Amino acid sequence: MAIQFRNTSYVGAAADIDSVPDNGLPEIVLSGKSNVGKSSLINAIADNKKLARVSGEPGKTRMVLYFNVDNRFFLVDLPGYGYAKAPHSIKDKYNSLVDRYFAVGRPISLVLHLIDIRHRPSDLDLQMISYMQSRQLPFYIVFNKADKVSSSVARQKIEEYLPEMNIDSSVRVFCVSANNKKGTDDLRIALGEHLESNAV
Ligand SMILES: Nc1nc2c(ncn2[C@@H]2O[C@H](COP(=O)(O)OP(=O)(O)O)[C@@H](O)[C@H]2O)c(=O)[nH]1
Ligand SMILES: [Mg+2]
Repeated sequence: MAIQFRNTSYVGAAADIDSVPDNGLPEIVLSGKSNVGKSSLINAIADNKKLARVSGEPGKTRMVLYFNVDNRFFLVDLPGYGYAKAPHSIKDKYNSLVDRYFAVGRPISLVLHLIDIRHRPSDLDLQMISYMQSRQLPFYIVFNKADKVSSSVARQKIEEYLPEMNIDSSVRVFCVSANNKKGTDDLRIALGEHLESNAV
């Protein structure tokens, strides 16, 4: 049955990788720098504002958060990179949390890598993309905050950024606004199709 994205619940937060839930559901992971809109997009995809509240709670922004969608998959909210204000010891702790998340063999079905449409991809974005390609992790590029620019500017920016990103032409690219939900229906449909075609 098609995924309705109507029954999303918060499962929990893991401060270390050994305490993340393990029930075999595929995971769709949000990645990207802090403030790019990962939590807001989870909220928009799941159509549930309470989730965003959870994602924004102090302390939780540095943990791996799990949301169960229709008992079909987990949406995973990773801590964003680029926490300029955090002391080094804390930065290292959640950088290693993110690294370990990708390294320990979680059932990652897809990564949604978010980039703010207004800013060209950073070195960290390019590193993440090349990491996903080298690991053959399926990923989509999701340009967010499309409400901040006109649709013609959005098209121009995407045409300008894509060649710099060295991604395979088969990688799907979306342009969305987590704020006004433009483009999020297309993304939801793509996620549903991805999960169905990759079901085990
Ligand atoms: N204008 C606009 N603001 C957004 C959008 N998505 C997120 N934001 C804002 O960007 C800030 C950071 O969003 P958040 O979801 O917490 O980012 P995260 O750190 O990646 O989880 C918040 O103030 C959001 O309201 C968007 O599509 N458009
Ligand atoms: Mg967040």
